[in-house]
Amino acid sequence: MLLSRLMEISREKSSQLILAVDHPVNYNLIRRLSDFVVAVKIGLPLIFEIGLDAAARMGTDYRIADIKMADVPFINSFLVEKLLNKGFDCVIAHIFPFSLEEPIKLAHRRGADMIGVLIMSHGAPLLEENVERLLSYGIEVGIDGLVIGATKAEQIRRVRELTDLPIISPGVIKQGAPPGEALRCGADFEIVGRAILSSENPVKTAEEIVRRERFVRSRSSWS
Ligand code: BMP
Repeated sequence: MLLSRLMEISREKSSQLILAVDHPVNYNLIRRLSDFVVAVKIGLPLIFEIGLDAAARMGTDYRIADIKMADVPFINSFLVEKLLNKGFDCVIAHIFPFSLEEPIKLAHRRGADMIGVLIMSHGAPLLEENVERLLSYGIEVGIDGLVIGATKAEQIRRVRELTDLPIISPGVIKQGAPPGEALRCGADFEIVGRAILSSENPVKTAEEIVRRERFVRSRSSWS
């Protein structure tokens, strides 16, 4: 809870890098990347392509199911239960009032985390216009972390002033944010998918990203 296991893994590996896997990839590669990667975020495209059981097996130390859940409470609870039963440690949901009371309680009873989408990397005006409202609902129901696009540096800084909740930030490299920038602004983790998995040497790329993140972090006021 409050991503405490993920934080522990992060300290052990001295890494704040989460790998986004949205398409089929060789599991040996994911294992080789796990020296640098603290969690694997499994996306819906992968689940659709290879099925939930196989997708769940793509994770390593800490498995995040990124289904951006946004249904009525009893369906949300069903989905969370199903995902936890398959071995996921965390589920990503939209923080829409009043859909998360039951599923978050369920996740916490099982020792799992729930992360809420607050600000998207591509610019989602409806979310950005309601940041305070979404955040206060998330805090009220016990959300464990927030997604804020790495491309939204100012917003990360702003939310960091409002809450200590862990922030995970996608949108690095392929969507324009340089590695380490979100961490410098107060995020706790950066999510990278294509820039690693479609590179010529994914392990070397992941290592370079982690090295860059450590360097930026060591010079930031949030370290
Ligand atoms: P990539 O590093 O290949 O751009 O992948 C980014 C990942 O982060 C994708 O899995 C995407 O679903 C996710 N993501 C995002 O890009 N922006 C958001 O605002 C929220 C996300 O979950």
